[in-house]
Amino acid sequence: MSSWQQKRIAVVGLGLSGQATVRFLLQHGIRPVLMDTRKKPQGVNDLALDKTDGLYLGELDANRLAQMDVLVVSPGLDLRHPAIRFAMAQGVEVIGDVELFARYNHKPVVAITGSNGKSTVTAMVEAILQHSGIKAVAAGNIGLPVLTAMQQDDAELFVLELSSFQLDTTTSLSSVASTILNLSADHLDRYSSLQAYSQSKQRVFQQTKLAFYNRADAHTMPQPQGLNQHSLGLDAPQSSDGYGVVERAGHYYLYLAGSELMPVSALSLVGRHNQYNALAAAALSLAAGADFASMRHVLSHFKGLPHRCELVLEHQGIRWVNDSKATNIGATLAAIDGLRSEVSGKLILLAGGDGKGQDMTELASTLQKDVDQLITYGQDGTAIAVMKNGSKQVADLQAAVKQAARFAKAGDMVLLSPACASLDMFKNYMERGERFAEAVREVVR
Ligand code: UMA
Ligand code: ADP
Repeated sequence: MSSWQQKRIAVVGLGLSGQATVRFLLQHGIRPVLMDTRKKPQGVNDLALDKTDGLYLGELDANRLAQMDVLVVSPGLDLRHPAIRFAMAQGVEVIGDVELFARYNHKPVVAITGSNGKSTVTAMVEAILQHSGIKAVAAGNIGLPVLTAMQQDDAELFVLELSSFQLDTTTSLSSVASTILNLSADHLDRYSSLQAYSQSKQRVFQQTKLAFYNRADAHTMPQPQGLNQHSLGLDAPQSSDGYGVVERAGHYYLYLAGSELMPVSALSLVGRHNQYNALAAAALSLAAGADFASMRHVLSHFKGLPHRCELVLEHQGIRWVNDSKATNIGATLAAIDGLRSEVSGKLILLAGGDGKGQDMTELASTLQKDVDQLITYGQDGTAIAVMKNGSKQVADLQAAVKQAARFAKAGDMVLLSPACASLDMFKNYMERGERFAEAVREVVR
């Protein structure tokens, strides 16, 4: 870090990752300038502000940014912001907290990206490695800032969930294994095209020892030539040392590097998307040194994360399921595909929110085929409602829950899987999921 002590460094964005960056720099004797476009970012006053070179809140000042040598920009800030673009054009280096981590971390990393399934796979890999006796720590987009994770001296390996925003500002990350799980339209309010979003995801493969991609999704195939790579899929493995699912006498088994791992029926999570997640987690864990027994144990006991196809409660034969983390169309399609076969009665879907520029018509055929009743709410609820006859549009999530309670009968499932971000009405997807659960408890009382 000594070369950085002579440089003018600004931390731009003071959320969780920005605050972790500030603490990291201060520990290394660097006095950063702090900036955030918000007037009152939470938690900023807990930082040692007297040890910094100043705090600037509100609209970013392009000239101030251009005077810096390096900007450490938060993932929540759009790099197309005019002030950031101006600074870049003046030759200022722009990186993110993951790049800073990559430059100073010496421990092995497993890197996971994709449009959907990242947190689930990251948590599975962490659990499998820990069960195998390796002190693995999950960090990144999953919640723990990477620079906070790096402070854990006893960590032996980091399992990083990486969003496209984090990858956009990362160039030096090395990994023992990495993957793009899948790619579907998301964040198109921040990228000019699906192609641009896909290129951002490809950065996860930059310096990896072993790349895993999804053979059913061409966008996930590594673009750098000559990588050591394997494909994953829910069909038969492509080679004698491949990864996939093998059928024997009507039973299906996960195969890993040519060896049988476990029957698909023994997996604890339901849905085809979770079979893929389990395969990906096992493949990455194997590359990082895990044993088969630990994989079997964890994948047959893994509880699933909150807000992902989570059963809130069952009352009078009606199941209420919270999939608030489905913030894009691909996630909602996977949830419906995974859960439909579990429902003997009607599937009642609650969807809507901030559509982030997605083309909602991609939901049309599934809404018509697999959803019995659609209830929409929020900013882009109308764009979803128009695709299904008999759909109901209501003002907010509470009203949607009340409406669902009027429709639902024993054997039905009410699924909140919004296909949209929550930010038009809630702080984040967690708050949306919690409000849903509260509203459900209220209506069944
Ligand atoms: N913001 C401003 N002005 C600023 C800086 C941020 O208005 O100057 C806003 C952003 O637009 C955003 C919010 O503040 O709405 C938070 O942004 P941030 O960059 O400060 O976020 P952090 O609190 O540092 O959290 C980030 C990740 N957030 C984002 O990428 C938006 C967290 O992922 C991650 O867990 C955390 O770092 C630790 O690594 C969350 C997320 O929503 C879960 N990720 C997106 C997703 O999964 O779809 C990509
Ligand atoms: P991410 O961290 O990428 O947002 P999560 O593991 O939190 O992914 O899952 C979010 C939602 O995405 C789930 O609730 C489910 O609806 C959907 N999902 C999970 N895994 C997959 C997958 N492999 N393919 C498609 N959709 C998935």
